[in-house]
Amino acid sequence: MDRIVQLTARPGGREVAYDPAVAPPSLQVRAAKVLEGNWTGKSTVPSRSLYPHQWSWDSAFIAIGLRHLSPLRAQTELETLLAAQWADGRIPHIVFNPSVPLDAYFPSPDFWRSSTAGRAAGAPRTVQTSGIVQPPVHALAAWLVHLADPGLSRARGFLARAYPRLAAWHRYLLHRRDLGGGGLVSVVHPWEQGMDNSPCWDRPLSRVAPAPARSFRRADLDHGSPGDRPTDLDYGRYVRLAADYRDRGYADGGIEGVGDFAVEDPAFNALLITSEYALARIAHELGASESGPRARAERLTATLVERLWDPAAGMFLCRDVRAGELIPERGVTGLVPLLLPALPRDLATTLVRTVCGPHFGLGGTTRLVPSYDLLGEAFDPHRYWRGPAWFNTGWLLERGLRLHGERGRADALRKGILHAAGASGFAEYVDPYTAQPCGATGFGWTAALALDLLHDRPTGDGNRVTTIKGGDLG
Ligand code: 9WN
Repeated sequence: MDRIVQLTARPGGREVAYDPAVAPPSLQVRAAKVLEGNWTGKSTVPSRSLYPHQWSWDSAFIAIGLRHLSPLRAQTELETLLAAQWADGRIPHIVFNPSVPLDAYFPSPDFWRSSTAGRAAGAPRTVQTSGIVQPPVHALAAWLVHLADPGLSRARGFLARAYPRLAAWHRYLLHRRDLGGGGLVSVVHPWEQGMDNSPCWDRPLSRVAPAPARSFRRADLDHGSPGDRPTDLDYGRYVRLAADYRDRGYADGGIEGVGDFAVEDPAFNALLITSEYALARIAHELGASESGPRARAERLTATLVERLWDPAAGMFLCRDVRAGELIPERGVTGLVPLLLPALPRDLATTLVRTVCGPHFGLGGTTRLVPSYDLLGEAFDPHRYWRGPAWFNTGWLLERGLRLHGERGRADALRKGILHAAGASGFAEYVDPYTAQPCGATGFGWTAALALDLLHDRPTGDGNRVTTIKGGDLG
């Protein structure tokens, strides 16, 4: 065994061992180096240049990869995020690093003003955060991190400390964010859903009066190419929605209390369901009852199908809560429920057909899953969430395919992701046809999820798959 990266200088660090029969050294080493370079001592930045703070769902995905290098660091990553939880249960989408200059990222802490504007909602006093949320991948991440080293996890009381916070987080979403009144969680800002400028939001966003361009200064264009990023008009609307929510004290008072944007999103809710299953496992491990989260996961799955499944599209769509209708756009978000074990069999079969059909092209015109309909009018292969392939959604769909017995397709997607991750310098996102890198490189979750994909894969039948050979990745 060759030693390729040393993380052992830090407590709990684990050497990355290289077995040439298992993976090409360069990919594993390079992924580990990205994570090492983005580590701040308490958490991992998504990108040193574009995103120099801690992001919520990024940290969850990063912890899932980091656990293979250092279970202690992976636990710390999640603990740092959970320490910034608000008293009402929300986990903020950004935890700001006070040593980073204010103009390095917009919107900065002086825009969100969490400790003052968020006081009534219970924002922490000692750390500055944003006031919106991101998809709840955290309980899944906590469970997977625990499994990487159960002995260390038990010795540190990792799950025992995380469990009440994760349960409070889910309660916040289920009780304060059911804005449609039908049992699903709504997002109140495109940044909450995480696929910021998806064409799925164009219709609800068109109701939002943009903040004037002169009222803010974007920092993202200092680092990213304008053609890869959202437009100024999008930004004006993001700023308006966030400022209005802040000015209402980040209060969630039902549909009348929110702004113009309220959307029930398939991926957000599917990730909550996945995390409810994980919470059930965590509860069992801690000797508590697992029946609550398990029952919620099953009930939410049925509600998701009832409210968001569109038989004509052969996939899930987003629901515009204000307009009371489904949004007729096919985004990758509508494929993510393939992750759900209790999805009716015919729906899983239809979703697989849709992923591999002309709208997403997997295994035909593409080796990766585009973020938006290849045939959609708004499709753009380079602009952020309007077409490029992202690695977190690819990772989620790889799991979903495997769970539903599509092993050949999952293996091919796994190879496609690993190849594109390495060839693109761990890009933030890539052209779905050519894998040309877009956005930042050295991106945290791309490196972390590539590392995870190099390891064993769970399958639907309880077995594990371990077959990545170096030569298979070309
Ligand atoms: C706003 C950090 C985040 C990701 C999001 C991605 C992008 C931020 C931005 O970067 O959003 O939250 O400034 O564009 O869309 O999914 O969590 O990597």
